[in-house]
Amino acid sequence: MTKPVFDIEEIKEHFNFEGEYTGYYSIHNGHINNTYVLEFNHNGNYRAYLLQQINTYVFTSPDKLMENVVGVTEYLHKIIVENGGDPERETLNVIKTKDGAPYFVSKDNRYWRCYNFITDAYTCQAIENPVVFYNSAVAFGNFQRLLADYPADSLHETIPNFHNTVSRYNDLMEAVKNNIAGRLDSVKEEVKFAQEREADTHVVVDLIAEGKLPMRVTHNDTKLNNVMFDNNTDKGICVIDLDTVMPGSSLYDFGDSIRFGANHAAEDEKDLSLVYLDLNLFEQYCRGYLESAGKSLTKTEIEYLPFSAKLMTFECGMRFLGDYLNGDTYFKIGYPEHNLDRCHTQFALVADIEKKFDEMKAIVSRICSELGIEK
Ligand code: GN1
Ligand code: MG
Repeated sequence: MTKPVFDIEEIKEHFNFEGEYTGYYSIHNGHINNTYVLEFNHNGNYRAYLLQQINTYVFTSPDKLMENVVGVTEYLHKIIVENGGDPERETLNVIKTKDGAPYFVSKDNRYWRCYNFITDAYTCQAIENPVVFYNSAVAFGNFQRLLADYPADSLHETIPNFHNTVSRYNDLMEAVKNNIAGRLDSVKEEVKFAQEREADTHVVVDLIAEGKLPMRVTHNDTKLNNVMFDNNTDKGICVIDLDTVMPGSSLYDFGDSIRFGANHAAEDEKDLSLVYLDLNLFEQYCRGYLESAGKSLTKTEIEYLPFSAKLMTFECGMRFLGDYLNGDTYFKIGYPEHNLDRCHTQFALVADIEKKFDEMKAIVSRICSELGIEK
């Protein structure tokens, strides 16, 4: 086992953990924060906590970030209790420090927070059973519904313009201009691919500016691996990774789920022939999402669901490409070309979505008719 970046004695000084510490393991799901499971023996029973090091390069205001997370999780906790659910399993809960703070700063200046660890549940990186994808859609749809009345203006914008695709495009062009890592010559085609689709980046931004799309409380990072599924039922029990919960469009959440989950290839797959939009998975997700949240969506939101899948995929590809040009300062990488490989899968998926666009529209339309949702 490699040496952990945390000092367990220092961590234990700050939290009231139950039991004797027995060890830890790392979770390698995300590209941003570092996540560990701390294991304890509490009177012979297994007890675990989720420890996370907040990435303060990405989240520059940990206070505001944690104010959002505490606000949202306490709100969810209350509603889940009212609905007769299990608040220890159906939402993350921030474990406060002994001083009552939502995080602490260690001597080596790292920011640490702690959550309940949800047992008897799993996350997945790719879909093997389509029903699980349907279940993830229900989970994200419910999440949106549960937060429908959350006071959106109390939320801080943890990362400004997070899904503003026009500013994401401008950021990419800035990276192209600066060519900090000297990699521009090797990505001319990728840059051209992005430039050819510049017009797409304005569509949702314009609709929002014209008041044609409502602002909701959205998750903004609805990757399949941000849902936990029950080991026994495979139902999506808990939506996790709440760092980017902010006011946004439902299209961001729908589109990002399709981007990540409706294709069978990993985000960094090198064999691009494996990257394509699986229309059956797309249909499963649409069904789960529209069943759980469809009645509260406007006609314009429904109309743009297929487009959002393309847009969020395009945005993510631009971000990976931009980070590659900037010298890999944002996303964690495992090897030098990692961000470029990720960009390639995203752009390949964009191209495939473009080919299947009419079929995607027909699927949304058919499900709406079946569910009696106006479109
Ligand atoms: C990051 O942390 P993680 O891996 O859930 C990123 C998302 C991207 C995603 C791509 C705060 O999410 O926006 O869509 O990688 N999160 C942040 O996999 O930038
Ligand atoms: Mg995240």
